[in-house]
Amino acid sequence: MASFADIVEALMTPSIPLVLVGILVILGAPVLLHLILASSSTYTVPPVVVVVGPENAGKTALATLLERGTRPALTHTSQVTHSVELNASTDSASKQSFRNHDDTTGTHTKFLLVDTPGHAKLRNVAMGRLGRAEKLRAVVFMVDASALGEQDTLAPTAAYLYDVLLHLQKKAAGDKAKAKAPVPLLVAANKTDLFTALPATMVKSHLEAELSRIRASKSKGLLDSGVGIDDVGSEDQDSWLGEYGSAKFVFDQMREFGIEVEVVGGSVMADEADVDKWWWWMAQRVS
Ligand SMILES: Nc1nc2c(ncn2[C@@H]2O[C@H](COP(=O)(O)OP(=O)(O)OP(=O)(O)O)[C@@H](O)[C@H]2O)c(=O)[nH]1
Ligand SMILES: [Mg+2]
Repeated sequence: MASFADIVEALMTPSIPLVLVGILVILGAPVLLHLILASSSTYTVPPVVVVVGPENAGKTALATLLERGTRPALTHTSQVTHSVELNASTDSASKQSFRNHDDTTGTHTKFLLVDTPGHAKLRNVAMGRLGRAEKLRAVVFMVDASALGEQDTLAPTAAYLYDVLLHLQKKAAGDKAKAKAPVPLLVAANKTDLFTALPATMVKSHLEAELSRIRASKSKGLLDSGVGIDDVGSEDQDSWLGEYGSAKFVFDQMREFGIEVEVVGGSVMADEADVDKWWWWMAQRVS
């Protein structure tokens, strides 16, 4: 029987096996810790919904409304992205309402809603966030439906939407190879409480007309140079939004890439916030 003193002495005496065990413990501990943390559910990345759109559309108002579950916060121009953690459900009693904070029925999925700055000078921040989101499940493109009747608002709004749709279209092509699902887009036509607000159908047709114009002007230089549409390289084809060579752009053309686009009206600031249709659209895509 080895006495306590013998064991201590053996441990204190340098020997090859002892050094090996020591190295194993020192190198193995961090690896073990990583494996434990990575497998625990708190460490997994939640699905992400990114809210983009021009400045003053109501993105931050929406994010704060959903986060609080009651009323939106007073906002000011955003300069950075801001994430809120939300819980959506497709089988609970209040699944179709964003006022679900006290709902204990059904199963809820945690997801991140990312609010981005809309200012033209900060677009790269928003687009960067879009490109980085690991588990991007949906994009909400928010517009001010009360201002879209004016060309001054429509033109820059559509130009931004063009960039976002083209990004999703290119991403869908890349994701197909990795067997990842394409990311759908919701055009949230906000501020329908205001009397100048266009109905969703008009928001849709106005945007489609303006997107057609943008696409035509982008391809004009190319077609004017005398190359027929069939001679155009595949690189140009890749940066053509929607159905290649079509005269008019409609959102349905995005289906060719598996991307569904919907235009739905609502209001964050109405006396009784009208955002449940947007909420339900998101809930179905993150669950
Ligand atoms: N009438 C009305 N006003 C709204 C609605 N939603 C937002 N607003 C107002 O619109 C203004 C802009 O809202 P924000 O949420 O700051 O807009 P944003 O899209 O975050 O703007 P940026 O951060 O600059 O990109 C605020 O004064 C809101 O109170 C709405 O549904 N109806
Ligand atoms: Mg904002």
